[in-house]
Order: sequence, then C-alpha cells, then structure tokens
Amino acid sequence: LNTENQRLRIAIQKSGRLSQDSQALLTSCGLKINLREQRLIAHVENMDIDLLRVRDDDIPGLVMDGVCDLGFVGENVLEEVSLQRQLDNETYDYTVLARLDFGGCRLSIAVPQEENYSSVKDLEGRTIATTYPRLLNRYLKQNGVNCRIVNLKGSVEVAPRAGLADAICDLVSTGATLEANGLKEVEVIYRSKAVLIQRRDLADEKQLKLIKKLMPRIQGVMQANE
Ligand code: PRT
Ligand code: ZN
Repeated sequence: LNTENQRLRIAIQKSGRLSQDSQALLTSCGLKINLREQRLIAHVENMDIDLLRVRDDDIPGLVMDGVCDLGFVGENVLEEVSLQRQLDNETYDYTVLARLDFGGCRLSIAVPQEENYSSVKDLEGRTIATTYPRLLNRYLKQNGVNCRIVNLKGSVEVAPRAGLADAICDLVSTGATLEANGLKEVEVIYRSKAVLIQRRDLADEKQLKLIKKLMPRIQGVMQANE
C-alpha cells in the first residue's frame, strides 16, 4: 500500500458518541466535508484530505498499521487496543497530537447496590464482565487481586442480574445506566477523553505540512470553547 503523495487520511467514528464532535471540530477548522450518509469515505472538498468513517474500535489499529494518517478516538479504546497489540507482538506506535474537549468518561468497576464493598480486595476471586479486558487486567494486577474476566462486547451492565458475573467494569459518564441496573460505582480505573492521534512513521512532506496547518486551528477552536 503506497501512502506517499496522496490525500491525508483521517479515521473518524462513523456513527456514535464521537462522530458529531469530531466532524464539528474539523468543520470549525475550515474543512468542507462532503458527507453522503452511507459512504465509507468522505472527501474534503477544499483540502487534500479524506475521512474514513469506521467503527471506533478499528481506529487505533488503522493508525498503528499506517493505513490511516490521523484518527479521532477515545483514550479508553486506544489504550485497550494498544495493550492487546503489545501482547500479540503487533506494532502499537502512535503520537498524540491533541487531547480533545469531548468524549469524556471514566472506566469503572461497579457492583450490585446491596453489596458491602470496602476495598478492591473484596473483588478477590470474583467474576467481572467487561469490554475492556486488558485495562481491567492491568488494574487488577497492579492491585494484586485475582479475578475471572468475562469479555462481553455489549450489554455489560446486565451481566450481574443475568448471573454472568459478580461485578462489571464499564464506561460511565452520568452514572444513570449503573443506577438503572441496580449497580454502584466502586473503583475508577481509567479516565478518558477523545484524542487525535497520528501514525508514527508519517514522512510525506505535503501531508506533514497539512497537519502543521491544521493543528493551530484545532488548538484555536478548543481555546474558543473553554
Ligand atoms: O459502533 P462503534 O463501535 O463505533 O461505537 P461504540 O458503540 O463502540 O461506541 P460509542 O459510540 O458508544 O462510544 C464511543 C466512545 O465515546 C467511547 O469509546 C468513549 O471514549 C466515549 N464515551 C463517553 C462513552 C460514554 N461517554 C458513555 N457513557 N462511551 C460509552 N458510554 C456508555 C457506557 O458504555 C454505558 O453503556 O454509556 C453508558 C453509560 O452512560 P451514563 O451516562 O448512563 O453513565
Ligand atoms: Zn465500538
């Protein structure tokens, strides 16, 4: 795959919590985006940039493999993928260009409300359901606790009620989802925001120049939002 001398490729989430804010930020930076709802690729009309619209989980890998030049993604997904790729002996290099002012959330452990809980040691020997097995495993190791981790891609919050797990480790923003499922937040294991990342081996002069032009605009938009 020849990535020299071509349009800058930016990976963004196709539809989800980061899509609107990522697109709005780029639009505020002056990009005229020609969005056709179902298309994988959206061309930027006034700059040599293409947007690749994908699942958020695919964004870190696309950047780390050098298939996309930049990507907007949550640090939670970035760190999880990065840990997994280290274990799989795959490349996991990237550069963070900016920490953004959206997509804020925390990855937390929650247990049933009626449970007595005083410290992380109470989780010893328990089963925890999560979509973030690597981040959870790192946290448990650092705290010297042994648990069984059940990997679920969705509906994590119903796992305790369904008898699949004693506790969960999931993203929280307002806490309403935990509350609605009879759970309480007991440990925050990771705080996340959306970030803009760049692939490590980007060397094309034109593309680097374009990024140099974009970055002050992004910083400017974020300052104006403060
Ligand atoms: O389809 P695709 O795979 O691209 O999307 P997705 O469904 O995997 O991700 P999406 O769109 O839900 O979230 C994308 C990113 O937004 C996450 O990786 C986080 O970085 C960030 N983010 C910020 C959140 C939340 N806040 C959040 N609250 N992601 C998910 N949630 C969910 C959480 O999983 C739980 O189900 O919202 C619920 C909790 O919210 P509260 O407000 O009830 O606490
Ligand atoms: Zn996802």
